[in-house]
Amino acid sequence: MAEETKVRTYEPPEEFARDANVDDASIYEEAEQDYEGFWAERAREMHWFREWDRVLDWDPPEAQWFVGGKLNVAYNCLDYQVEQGRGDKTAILWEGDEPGDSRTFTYSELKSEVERFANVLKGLGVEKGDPVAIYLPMIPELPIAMLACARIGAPHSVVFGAFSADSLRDRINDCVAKVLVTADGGPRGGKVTPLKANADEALEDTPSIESVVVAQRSGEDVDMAEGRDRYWNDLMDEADAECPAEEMDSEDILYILYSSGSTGKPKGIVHTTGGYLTQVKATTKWVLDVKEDDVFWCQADIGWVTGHSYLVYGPLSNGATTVQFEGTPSYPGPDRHWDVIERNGVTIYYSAPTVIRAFMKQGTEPIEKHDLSSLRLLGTVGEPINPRAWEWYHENIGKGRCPIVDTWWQTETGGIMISPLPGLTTTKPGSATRPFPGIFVDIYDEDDNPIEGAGKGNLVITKPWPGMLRTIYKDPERFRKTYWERLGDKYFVEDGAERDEDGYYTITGRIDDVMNVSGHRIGTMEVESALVSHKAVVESAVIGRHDEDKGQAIVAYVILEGDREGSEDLIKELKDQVRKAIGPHARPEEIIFTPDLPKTRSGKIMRRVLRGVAEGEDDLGDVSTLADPSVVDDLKEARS
Ligand code: 7RM
Repeated sequence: MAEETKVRTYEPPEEFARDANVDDASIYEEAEQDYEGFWAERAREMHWFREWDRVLDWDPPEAQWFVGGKLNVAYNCLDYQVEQGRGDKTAILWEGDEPGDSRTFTYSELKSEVERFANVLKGLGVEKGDPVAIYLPMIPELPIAMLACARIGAPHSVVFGAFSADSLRDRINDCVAKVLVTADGGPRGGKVTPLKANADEALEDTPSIESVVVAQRSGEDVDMAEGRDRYWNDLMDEADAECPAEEMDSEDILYILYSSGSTGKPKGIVHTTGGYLTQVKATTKWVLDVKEDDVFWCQADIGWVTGHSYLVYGPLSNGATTVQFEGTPSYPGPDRHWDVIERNGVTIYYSAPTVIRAFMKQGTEPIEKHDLSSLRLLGTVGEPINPRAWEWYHENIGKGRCPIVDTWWQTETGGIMISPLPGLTTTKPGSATRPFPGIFVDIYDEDDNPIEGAGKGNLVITKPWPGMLRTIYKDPERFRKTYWERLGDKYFVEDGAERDEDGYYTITGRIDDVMNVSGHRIGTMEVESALVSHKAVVESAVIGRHDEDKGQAIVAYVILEGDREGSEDLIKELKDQVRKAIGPHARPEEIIFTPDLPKTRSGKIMRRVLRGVAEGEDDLGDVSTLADPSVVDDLKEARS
């Protein structure tokens, strides 16, 4: 991003620093000297049925944290909070798609809903260790179902509500779930996603599913299969009120979450119990600075890891009030987020660069209608934030008063890894600054040697951390190959990064075949396989083109069968094909028909060339290694 070269820096405001949850910079050094001791101290802030015997067993790439310790995540998020006097405090503050539509749950109320639903799951035959698939819109039943799974030790697999029937089917079959929890339909931005109808399509080919629980949200008619499908409310009415929390091993699976990688098949990222909660709880407290009176709003969908960690588990394990918003930033008007903040007195707003850039485009009028003075801290996650968007966010939303935490992490890392501590760190727009205490990262060159001092290269995590993924579900070999083959005992991130003379990190983006569209991870291969499943397509190559608003936009190059000609209708068909196979967020922005693709002699597609053409660059660099350099002219012509 060629923007400002000279960046100004921002000190933590004095008033903020005075009350911040961490105000002593010596913790960085302490954690560096004894990181196991540091994380053990964080873990001690949680509730354990039995303390661990050892903090860490590290047999690369296998890590076990808090070995022998017993705890329950739902107990930590509910019972433990009630025990500390938060029974009547609001746990979840839900705001619906229509302004003013709201539901709230105190910690006691949430606990009883969760206990009841845990009994529903047990009644459907779910036992400790049985994965449960959850395909719900952003309604309170979603965190309730997740916490109920955690309570009985059933790993949940949440599938983002915008994923298609095909994606849902593949995810259910990969984890062999017996129960699916879904809803009739999910309202969002004034439209309804037909979740049950999608699920019915998926269920035609999911032999493991025995029962389907259907929450009623949109109220539309749905097909209910006799003996298999039951309504949420009917089951809750019949269920017992009390369900004790299982004593889980620290290394028992808490959840599986599918994430895009460089092949067509998403990876089932596995997170376990003790280490994950330790990191998520500590980072919520230290980075997002959540305190007793805060109203914390993480605007991510729970279908992504950010929602798992910072809408559900992080805030609830800290006894905070967490906002769950069902709608979109632009419905019914462009000021909806500011309206949610004003009406609910939101104090901490954790958002994404793509959302911030969309606001920037609308100018300041939608903001001026609202009082945003309740805000005291802003955050961003999901993709690199360009300095101009950072500055805009700081000035127009934070009114120059609120620190910004730019938090870098991944589905695989479970929790925040690189980020400012808002009361301590001097920030630089565009930089995620320093690794969290107890986290160790470095930059390596192309030959896998660490770079000294300032420089640019591949981001590497050099020591195990508590929230790290433990494996890829049922595919330990892919886990080893993807993340550990290259460096042995160090985690290869697949992100590029730059370190400046102050040791600050700026993440520059993915180096693998994964695109980042509005903060959503989508594999180029996933889109390519969707396209080639159309009978007219013989081959396709997909790239992410730089996009002002979305970070990246999907461009697909397509070779058609025989002498078939491309047409507007076919473009639409192909775009729909991808939407159907993956979901609307993966629909290509542009389809380019081409007679050939730029390949090296060994047959590898040179994506750099495709990106250059899609971005309208004249100089495409060295193309002499192409098997047939004349392809470049064909491509340029195809696009014009
Ligand atoms: C939390 C999440 C992970 C990828 C990651 C990066 C990119 C995330 C930042 C960022 C620059 C950030 N999980 N990314 N946060 N890039 N600055 N603050 O997004 O698994 O869906 O995506 O997102 O490329 O590897 S994710």
